[in-house]
Amino acid sequence: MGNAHPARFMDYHLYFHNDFDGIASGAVMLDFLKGRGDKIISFNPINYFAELQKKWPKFKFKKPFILVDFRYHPKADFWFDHHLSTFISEKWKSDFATDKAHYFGPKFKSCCGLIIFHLGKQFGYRPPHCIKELVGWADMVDSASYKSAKQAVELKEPGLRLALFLADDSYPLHQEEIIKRLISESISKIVKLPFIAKELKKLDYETKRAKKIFKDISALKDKIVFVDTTKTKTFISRYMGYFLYPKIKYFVIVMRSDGGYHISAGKNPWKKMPNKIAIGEMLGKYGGGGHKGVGGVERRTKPEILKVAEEIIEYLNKHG
Ligand SMILES: [Mn+2]
Repeated sequence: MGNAHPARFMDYHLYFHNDFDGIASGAVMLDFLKGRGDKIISFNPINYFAELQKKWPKFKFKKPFILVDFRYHPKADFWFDHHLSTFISEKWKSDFATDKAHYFGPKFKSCCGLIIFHLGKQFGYRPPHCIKELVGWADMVDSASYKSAKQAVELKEPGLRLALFLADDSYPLHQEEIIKRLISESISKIVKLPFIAKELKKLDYETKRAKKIFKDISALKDKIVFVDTTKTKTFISRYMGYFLYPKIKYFVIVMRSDGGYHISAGKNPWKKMPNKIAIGEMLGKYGGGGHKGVGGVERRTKPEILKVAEEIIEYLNKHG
């Protein structure tokens, strides 16, 4: 267990999930720590990787450290997460105790929203207007509560533009700069930064292209739209299937990821249906995880990931 009452004027290393919510969570931590005279001296994005379960206990963190929007680690001085699959073992789960600097809140739509709630209660922390705006978008993106598949595919509003930029790590994301700006600048100003605007322009073109090629790389399998994005270099939104096939119940999408392959699976959020399957739990059987409505799993090789995809599709069609 980390230090329950961190000393004042500390220098921390920040570890955050390398996505929109992780970066927003980092910004909340930076703003909070700044207010008490503490510092973040390194910014370390972190992604899910193959064999995480095995390697996570011995993961080499610089210390003292903050870990947000990612799997629980007992050595973290601050840790906040909202993923159902956050505890890699029953022992870590039963040993975990909430305190001022450690909190698990699976009901929160975003981790950054959870952090504001907890720090507000424990330390009286109040976020500035720009962070409140950020959390609104993170709630929407991380819980996939877009108003429509069209909004989720076209991503026109500033918060969604930033999320689009951060969803693709084939170019430098400048996470540290973005986190530092998010504590004092509006998102509409940040998305106009040249290094972001340049990529967004390309991504808008990709979206147009993705609409055109989607049918060639996808297959409808009963209740599911299955997409194999390894067949194209074009970025494919996980919502494209719902946009083009509004009646579909689930999506299963295969993509390349750091040193391997990743499956993202989810329920159609715009379709009313009984809540029979928790996707994150279902993927737990494969070493993956996530939320009730959406989750992911990793494998090293393409045959392995396609085999998992096939099993998931069969399960969802049978029980979903
Ligand atoms: Mn999150």
